[in-house]
Amino acid sequence: MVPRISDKNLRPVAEKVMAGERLAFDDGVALYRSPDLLGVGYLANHVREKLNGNETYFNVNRHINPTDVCVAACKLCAFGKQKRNPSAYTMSHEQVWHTAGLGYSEAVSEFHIVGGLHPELDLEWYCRMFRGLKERFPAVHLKALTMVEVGYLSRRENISVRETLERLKQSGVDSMPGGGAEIFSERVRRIICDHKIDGDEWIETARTAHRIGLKSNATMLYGHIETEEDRIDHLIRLRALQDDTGGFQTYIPLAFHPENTPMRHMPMTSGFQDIKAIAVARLMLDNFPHVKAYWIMMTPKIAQVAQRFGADDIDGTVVEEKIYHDAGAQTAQSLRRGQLLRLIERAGREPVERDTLYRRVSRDEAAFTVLA
Ligand code: V47
Repeated sequence: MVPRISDKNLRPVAEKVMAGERLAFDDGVALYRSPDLLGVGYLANHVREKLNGNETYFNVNRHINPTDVCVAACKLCAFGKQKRNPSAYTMSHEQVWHTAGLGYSEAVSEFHIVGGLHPELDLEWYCRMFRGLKERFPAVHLKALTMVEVGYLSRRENISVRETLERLKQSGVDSMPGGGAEIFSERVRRIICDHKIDGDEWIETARTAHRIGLKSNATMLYGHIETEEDRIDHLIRLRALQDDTGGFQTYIPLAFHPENTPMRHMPMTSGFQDIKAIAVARLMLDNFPHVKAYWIMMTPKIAQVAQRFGADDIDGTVVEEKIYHDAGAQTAQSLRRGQLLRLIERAGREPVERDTLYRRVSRDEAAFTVLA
């Protein structure tokens, strides 16, 4: 008998979790359906503390979105714009390099670089941008381009995904973010993002990235028209790939923000759903080392509470966020390092500053050192 589980439907799931057994599809659906948030959270916290003790990771990063021009026109997105839209933008390389340097006094250890699918920017344009960033900021890790952008570039260039990834890696890309996964269900994908690569292509692109030595993250977009079954199917597909490659570092659930999107009539997710998404992921993704709470999307307060419901990471200083703010996010655009530290400490966790590969960093005021 496992204590603190009031929902009797969860008791068999709880027994499995406490015995360290892998959860099945039906277990995941039961966790999502259960109103017993404290029970689910208790189990997720148990797994989180077994894996990561009392530590909460954070990093000092900067987001850069070189262009919002996008051919995809996804219903879920308020960021992408057609090229002829007068408010669309595309940075020059010089603007990207200049933007990268803004706020550098906090000694950013990661640039998170993603953008739209621009019909006129070729692979070499991206490679030159990355080479220029590496020349100017050699110590900064480049976490860049989603599987979707890589898929688009490989089609545009008429070369394989592997060759595309290899050229990006040679130009300085160190790892890849988890965006663009949305939800793998074909039924839902056809409605919310029908011009993107499909779920299998996302998985196969990630597999190739991992095989050539690029670590990546994974995300899931929830809180739109997907079902609980769709969410668990998505998590199980990620778990299967992770069994194969071990290339995922962290999983980040992303709550759908409807404002300014074609699905603006939909309600925002609740705090209950956001915490549940963290906790269920921690329980299903038994082979993922980390689960990250993205405060931009879930607010700093919920991201803090999430540290007791399965998350062991908070992203990040961010500095300048566009994708969620175009979709109506009311959160700030950045947090200072000190604010993140306080947020974590007040959740009773021990803050650990990390680089993108989860190595500890130590720092003085203006610089950081990666510890072995
Ligand atoms: O790819 C787009 C999603 C992603 C909306 O890997 C939307 O460390 C909600 O991937 N409402 C970008 N979501 C964010 C992302 C991310 C964030 C933080 C860390 C990491 C990481 C990755 O946001 C997009 C898409 O999946 N998105 N529009 C929207 N209206």
